[in-house]
Amino acid sequence: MAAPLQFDLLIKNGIVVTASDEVRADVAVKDGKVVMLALGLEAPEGCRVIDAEGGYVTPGLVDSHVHVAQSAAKALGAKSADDWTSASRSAVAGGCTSMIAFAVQNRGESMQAAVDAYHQLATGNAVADYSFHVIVTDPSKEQMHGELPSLIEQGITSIKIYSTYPALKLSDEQILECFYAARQYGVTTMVHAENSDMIAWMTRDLAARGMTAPWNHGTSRPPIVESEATNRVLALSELMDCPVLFVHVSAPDAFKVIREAQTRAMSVFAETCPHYLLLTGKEMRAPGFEGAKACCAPPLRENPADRELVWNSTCNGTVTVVSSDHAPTNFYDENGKQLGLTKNPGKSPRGDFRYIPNGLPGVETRGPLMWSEGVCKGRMSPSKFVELNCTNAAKLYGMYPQKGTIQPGSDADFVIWRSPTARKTSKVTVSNLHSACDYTPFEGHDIEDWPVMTILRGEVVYDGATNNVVAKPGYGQFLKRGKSVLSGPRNKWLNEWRPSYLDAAGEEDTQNASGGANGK
Ligand code: DUC
Ligand code: ZN
Repeated sequence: MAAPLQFDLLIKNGIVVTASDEVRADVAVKDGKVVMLALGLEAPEGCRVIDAEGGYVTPGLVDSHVHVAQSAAKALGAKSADDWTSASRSAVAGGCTSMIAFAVQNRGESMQAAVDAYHQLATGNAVADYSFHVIVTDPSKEQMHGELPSLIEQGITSIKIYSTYPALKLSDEQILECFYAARQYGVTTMVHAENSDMIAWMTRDLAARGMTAPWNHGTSRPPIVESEATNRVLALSELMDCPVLFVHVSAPDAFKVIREAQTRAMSVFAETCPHYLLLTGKEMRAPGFEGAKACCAPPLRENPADRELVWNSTCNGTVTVVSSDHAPTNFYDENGKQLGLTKNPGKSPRGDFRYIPNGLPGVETRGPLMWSEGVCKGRMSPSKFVELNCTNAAKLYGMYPQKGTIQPGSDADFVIWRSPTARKTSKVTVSNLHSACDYTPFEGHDIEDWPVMTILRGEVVYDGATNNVVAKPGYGQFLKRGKSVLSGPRNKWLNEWRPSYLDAAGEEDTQNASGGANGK
């Protein structure tokens, strides 16, 4: 006779949502892993049973773009409002069970030193699972071909590069070095694309005219700043035949450039964030210095019609992932947004945007806002929500199918959402959030549903009934990641040049071959 099935957790009466399907099924979990999906499963003795009451069961959300204990403007003296405990508590309260933050290679330091330092900050302190992307500021041969392969063995399989910010930006030639190495080693490359010289010129000119109030942050970075850099970096990636992900895309013309490249079957991916879908530049014009709360880069866009175009790109397949770009600095803090008032050479009563640290908090609100505005308002199906907020990030950053889906063998990470008839509208308010940041840019926004509960590796980590995070710091584990399983290089070269390592590996030149190899 077959042995009775052994589960330690059974989620009953839910609609299980993956990127491809919605199915009525019970989910059985053993030792933190999904073991079975079936209808009418009976709980063995001692098994915990959670009744989803006809609601949706999605995978735990993956937020692949968060800044934790990392200041966007360290040179100014700015400090992150969150450490790993507060950021990850905030994450799970919004349904996010896996977060990928950044380890910044300070100029003159090695990438390994950056990763070691960020491990120290996170180890023992997180309640969500986590990993790091390395922000590369020195793409020397030693770093890209000496250290990068070792970092990949440690499970760090993605890098981020910047085309702006003096402390971070790379020249076009350095970006080519990154793409060369990233293609060779199969590393996912994220790009912050804004034209640094355009920003510098306009910032100087605005300041000389005394135009320093917070909204001039947006004036100094109009959409063409983003679309120009996107177009240029895309050309660099095409030359190197290297897949690329543009982060926090906000400008319609940048989406156009990306869409056109995707139509040519380039491996080009895009990320956007809830603030570009739901807020506009009007937020930076709030009375007094309040507009500082909405300063981020790229900036919120002035034209409300642009928001609809971002929704179109999010729903029509151009956008691959939605992330929060959580980058919190407090508003009432001399090491936060107040730097825009205190470091204010012109003594403008409305402050000076040049000294306002960029960034918005959002790791907790991303999921509930996207579920409310996307699914509940009928802009996208539950499966599309899962694709954008869970699955594609897991695939792109080498965590699939451990994370980002619900199937036998996956980690038992779930968010339970209410059925449509059980939803109750509430409003976002900072006092209900779990981040240490003292404000949210979404204050007062309607939420149609908030997670009933978040489960990570089979344990309830957030209880929506009490709004309590119940996991202890240290429950979160480092995620050793593999490589992207989304489309890779196409082996198409723009001239007879091609990287020499392909010859050395004996790879055939598949130029003009039908159907691009994905290089995996
Ligand atoms: N922009 C960045 O480039 N980094 C963090 C926050 C932000 O708004
Ligand atoms: Zn960011």
